[in-house]
Amino acid sequence: ETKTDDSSAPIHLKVIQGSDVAAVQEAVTRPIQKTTEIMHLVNPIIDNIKSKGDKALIEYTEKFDGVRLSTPVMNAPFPPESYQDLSEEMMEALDLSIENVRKFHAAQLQTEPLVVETQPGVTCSRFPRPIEKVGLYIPGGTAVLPSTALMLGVPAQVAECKEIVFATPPRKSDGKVSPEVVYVAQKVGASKIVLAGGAQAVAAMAYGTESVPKVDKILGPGNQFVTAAKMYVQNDTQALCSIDMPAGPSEVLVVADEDADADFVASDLLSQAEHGVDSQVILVGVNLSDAKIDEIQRAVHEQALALPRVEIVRKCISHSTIIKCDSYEEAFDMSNQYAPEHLILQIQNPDKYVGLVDNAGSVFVGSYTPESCGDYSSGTNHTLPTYGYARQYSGCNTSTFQKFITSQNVTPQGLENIGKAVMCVAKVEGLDGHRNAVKIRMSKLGLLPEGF
Ligand code: HSO
Ligand code: ZN
Repeated sequence: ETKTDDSSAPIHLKVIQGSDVAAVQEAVTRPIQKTTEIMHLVNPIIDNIKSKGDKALIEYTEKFDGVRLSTPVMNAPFPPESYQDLSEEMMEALDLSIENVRKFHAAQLQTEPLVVETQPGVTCSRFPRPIEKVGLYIPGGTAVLPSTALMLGVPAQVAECKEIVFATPPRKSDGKVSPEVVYVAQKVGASKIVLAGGAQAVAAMAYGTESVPKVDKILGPGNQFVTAAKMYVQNDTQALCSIDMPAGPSEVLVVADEDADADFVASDLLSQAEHGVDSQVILVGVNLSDAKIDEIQRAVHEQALALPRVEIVRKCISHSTIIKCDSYEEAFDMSNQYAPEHLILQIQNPDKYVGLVDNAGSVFVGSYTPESCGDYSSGTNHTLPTYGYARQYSGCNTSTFQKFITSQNVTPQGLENIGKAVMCVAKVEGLDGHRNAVKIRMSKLGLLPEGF
């Protein structure tokens, strides 16, 4: 249903000059993450799951999600009645999205080992293996997110993980998982869906309970409790569990010039703003005229009023900014500094500028490429680094579900080529045992160099 917004205040972005260093600084500063602050709330939840398992999991789901479950897990094969009421159209939409994500992620799969002979007789190789068990967190909250289920589940399946476990909070209305998520779970071969959310779901997958298998890696976005729990378990050697990356609110930076269509620009800003009140939305304008800026502001206002989530959008846009720049170079410098999760280019010859991008999660090139395509159906992954972590993290991809094992084979000839170097460095490190392991072999081969 369309909600009418009763407030008459315009839904406009703040406009600042790119040369105003202090204002730009303020506009690009992310909200402080309260991960450490909420640890004291998360710690007892984790402890309880560790000591009481399913019983604690069921109690937390009752407390936080308002649903009393008899068992916290749905096992595959999932009953057809849990998803068969989906419309044909919805199944086709999910199938197309899954297919495209599968195509793009299958192409990333490295199957052949990498083999390099670094010296005659010294062969180094590297081969991938799937991470055996993965836990995929699908947030509940204000929206159902089957797209997140497929963005995590498809690459896990492509990488051939042996066990894929989903976790998602049950719906308050009927205590069930949304049919779209169950449909995706069965399409990607998930073995279980844990009906729980928050820190309790993360802890259950990290340590295991009577009915939840302990996994090796936990992935997926979530609120601050989920993020805090993920950070906790990745630091706990008892859990022996890694995570994808720290997550913050979703964000977009749009670079637009005078050629950009104001309606398109506004629609991209709003599709990000509707994610949540803390979403980060930035428009960097290259030589934008005042008339163009007005046109964009008007389009933002008008389109926003027609959105069901206008309340969220209004709050988000109230802390969003248009930064005016004088050149494309300045705009891309700014974008690289900010390192946005999503970067949208609505500029002339956008392809030409992709080379200037150093830090971003995913780039959307040209005016007919809205972020929504990447969020759902084009094939790229939508689990991307936020909070400026695009500086050092990649978005979720096939290798996220693999680890790489190296191997080497050294022949007598190889030992002759590198043995002296090994002994030399071992000597300076004072590790005679290391030196001896080479020396003993070179001696038997009659290859021991002078002085060793
Ligand atoms: N833009 C979000 C992903 C998403 N959008 C899910 C719609 N559904 C974070 O990248
Ligand atoms: Zn989105």
